[in-house]
Amino acid sequence: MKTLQRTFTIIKPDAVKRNAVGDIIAQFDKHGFRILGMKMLEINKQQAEQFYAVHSSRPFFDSLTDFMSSGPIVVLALEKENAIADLRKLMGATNPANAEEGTIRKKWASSIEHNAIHGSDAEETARFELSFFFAGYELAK
Ligand code: FUP
Repeated sequence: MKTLQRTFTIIKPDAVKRNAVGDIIAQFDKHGFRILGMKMLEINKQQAEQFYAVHSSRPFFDSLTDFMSSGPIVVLALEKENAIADLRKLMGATNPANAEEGTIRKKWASSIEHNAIHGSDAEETARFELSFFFAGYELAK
């Protein structure tokens, strides 16, 4: 039996500014992700700090949360088999200098911080991140 898995992604402020939203969503379609929910919004510094709380002791935390609250983002709930690992593969390495050809970060990221896209890294983080941005009624059945 096929087991569907959900994951969560953010098209970050740099990618929205560069008009990459359409291209990135087309990549999700092409790679078999079903969109369960999607919206554009802006988060403030405090919300960015809550979302990235696991990184609060890292040296890049202040700069990262400034960046993530610097402009509109697009958040999506995605579903497919093996969604979490497959999305991470499609995103490419955190640092675009190490990202493989054909990945979203290779095409759109300009630095390790301005790296175009976020994707959940495990089932537990996917659950936390989906519930951070979406109420249950906002997701397709
Ligand atoms: P990823 O899961 O690929 O998004 O990467 P991490 O969870 O390691 O990092 C989360 C975010 O912190 C990255 F997307 C960008 C930012 N970051 C930096 O700005 N500098 C670093 O050295 C590492 C990460």
